[in-house]
Amino acid sequence: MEIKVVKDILDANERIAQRNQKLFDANNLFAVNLMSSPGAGKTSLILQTLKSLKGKIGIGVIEGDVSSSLDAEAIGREGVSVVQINTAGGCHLDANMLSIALDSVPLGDIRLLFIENVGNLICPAEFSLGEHRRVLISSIPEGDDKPFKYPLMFHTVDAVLINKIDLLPYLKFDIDAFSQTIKGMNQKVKIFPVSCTSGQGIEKWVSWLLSQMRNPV
Ligand SMILES: Nc1nc2c(ncn2[C@@H]2O[C@H](COP(=O)(O)OP(=O)(O)OP(=O)(O)O)[C@@H](O)[C@H]2O)c(=O)[nH]1
Ligand SMILES: [Mg+2]
Repeated sequence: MEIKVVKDILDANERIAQRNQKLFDANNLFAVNLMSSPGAGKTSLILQTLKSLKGKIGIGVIEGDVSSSLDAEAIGREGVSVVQINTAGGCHLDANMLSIALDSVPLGDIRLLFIENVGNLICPAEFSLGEHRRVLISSIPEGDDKPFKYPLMFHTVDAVLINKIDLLPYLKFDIDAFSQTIKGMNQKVKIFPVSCTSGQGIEKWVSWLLSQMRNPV
């Protein structure tokens, strides 16, 4: 019985996610669900990506956090359209929260929408939002064992960014072994080592992102 309840919730979420995706497609908008553990660098990655793409393509951001609007304020200072969702304790965004937030997004002005999910490696993997691509940021200080501990997340993403590579001289993290483990779990995944502090590797990530969009510019 309990299992059925969970299944009903996920089915209902999937129906709303499909509706969100139809809305994105009708507006020629490409949506990216950015996920990671707390502090891995989701907001920093959006800010770095904005440096490359602002002025070339309409970008919008939806920020998901349990509480506060700090990330939305940081994005808003870049002059980009941003909406904050506070989940009030919820550990992930769901399709219905996103659907409500989309009412406040100027869809016609945006070609690329970043959805920063709540920092968590477990629940966000289970709830589709209607996004076109799912992107995970893993960071060097978290350690290279995370694919073994949170397999669903690594199975379900299109790309993994390995962030904070500027810290490699100070912390033990085997990038080759980490990459091989992920590829073994998810053959289609793209992997991008980056530093959102120095900007290293960001160009390759941005090129891949644009390559995934239809008529990006
Ligand atoms: N050394 C280093 N620090 C980084 C890098 N990227 C982000 N940080 C720092 O990591 C901390 C967290 O970065 P955020 O971008 O806020 O991470 P987040 O995933 O958005 O965090 P939450 O929204 O709280 O889950 C900040 O102090 C950043 O300055 C990086 O490439 N190298
Ligand atoms: Mg953030």
